[in-house]
Amino acid sequence: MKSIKSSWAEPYKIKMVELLKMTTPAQRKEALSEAGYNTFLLKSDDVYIDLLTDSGTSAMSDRQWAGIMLGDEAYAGSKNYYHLEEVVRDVYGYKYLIPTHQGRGAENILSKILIKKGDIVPGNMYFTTTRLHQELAGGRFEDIIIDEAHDPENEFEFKGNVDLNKLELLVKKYGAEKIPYVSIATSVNMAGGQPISMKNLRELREYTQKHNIRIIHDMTRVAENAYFIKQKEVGYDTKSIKEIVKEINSYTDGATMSAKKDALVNIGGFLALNEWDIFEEARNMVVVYEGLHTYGGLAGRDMEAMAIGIGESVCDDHMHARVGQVIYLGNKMMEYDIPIVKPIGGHGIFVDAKKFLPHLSQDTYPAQTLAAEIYQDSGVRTMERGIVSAGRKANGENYYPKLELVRFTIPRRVYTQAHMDVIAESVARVYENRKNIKGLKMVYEPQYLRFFQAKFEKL
Ligand code: P70
Repeated sequence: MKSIKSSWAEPYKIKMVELLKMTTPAQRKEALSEAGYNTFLLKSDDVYIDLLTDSGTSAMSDRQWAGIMLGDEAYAGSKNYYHLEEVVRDVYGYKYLIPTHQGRGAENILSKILIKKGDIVPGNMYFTTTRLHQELAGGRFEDIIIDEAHDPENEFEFKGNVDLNKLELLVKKYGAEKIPYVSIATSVNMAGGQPISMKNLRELREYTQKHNIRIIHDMTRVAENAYFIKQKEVGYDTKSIKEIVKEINSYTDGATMSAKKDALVNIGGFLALNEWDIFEEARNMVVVYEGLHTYGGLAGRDMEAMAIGIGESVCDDHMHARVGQVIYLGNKMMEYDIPIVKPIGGHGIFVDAKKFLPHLSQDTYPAQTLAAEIYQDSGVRTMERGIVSAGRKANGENYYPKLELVRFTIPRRVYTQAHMDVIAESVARVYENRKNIKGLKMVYEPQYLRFFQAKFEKL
């Protein structure tokens, strides 16, 4: 008899469905060419399974939808703001809250306040919007993530960790006073959703405290990071996700949050701070860029849905099913020998386009090409995370990132296991045909965050 395994299942049932549109290969060919082979420029109506991002694409619960009806749409002092403030204190442990329309709104305000021209901002791998705001404020980002993070094959469990030696070199070279803060992301997005360990964070905290340097936390996917700590780090298996999240945050001085991910809402974000002085400055600045400090560009109902979503995001059963589904897809792809970033991260599967299409040079955009081919095969939409995303340095030269990846990002509570099967089968079909795939050339390049709007033609 076959041995009995113990499967996870979704801790919810489905109350409403959204119908998907199927397209033909000919329709997809036309849609791709119109979109300049950039999946960001496809109409979502032409997409079957949308794995472009896990940002703002998750399904809200019936409780969150009920919360929407409790929106208090007052210009000032909405009761939903006070509810959100209470939840941010209780669940995340930060004292002061400034809502923003989404994550980059918080990054803008924080960078403007803390970074001076010529400053150095070390971080555990860049994120596109985060680094851009640091640069626009006059700073320069320096990558201090461990080398393992740049190697898709390396199976180290905490590839989000900081290399303290790299940080020390920067402190010695530039002096601690040139470093306004260390920029730490949990579940490092560009590395493949790789977690940072609690031990590494604790050591980083000790080091930075000695040099009087702040730690600012990009907590966009903190609960997913906490899940990996619970699974893999000694001493954490009996702790709850909620306890682990709070401990992570306790080693940092403030946070930017895109609530469109972990926090299970379609729009929203915030800046959270522990220092009154910085909070006071941010509270003043938010009225210039976002809106009054008790709504920051959000409707009352959005803040209510966020407050409820944050509570749901730190439930152990939710996170077990969330990451379980991502791991299911990754294992399925590995059964077809598809080269993916290992270990499997929290929010999606990252396919190694350099390995998948070894005959394409990085200048012909292997990941951009592969994302287009997968859409052509099945209508599954993914995202390039390689040379196009990396963009150009201040001197105009292209960055050539080691990682040239296609991201299959899984929205939370949206797709089923059968969808995961269809996705893996499509990638396997493209893999079988990989030798016939030719690269792309860029024919239009916008100045900022080019990956969003660039256009390509087939070579
Ligand atoms: C994604 C989204 C957003 C994000 C993030 C981290 C770790 C900050 C933000 C910004 C959306 C996205 C953004 C830029 C390029 C591609 C996609 N990530 N920090 O899909 O938050 O979008 O709310 O301003 O992942 O990964 P926001």
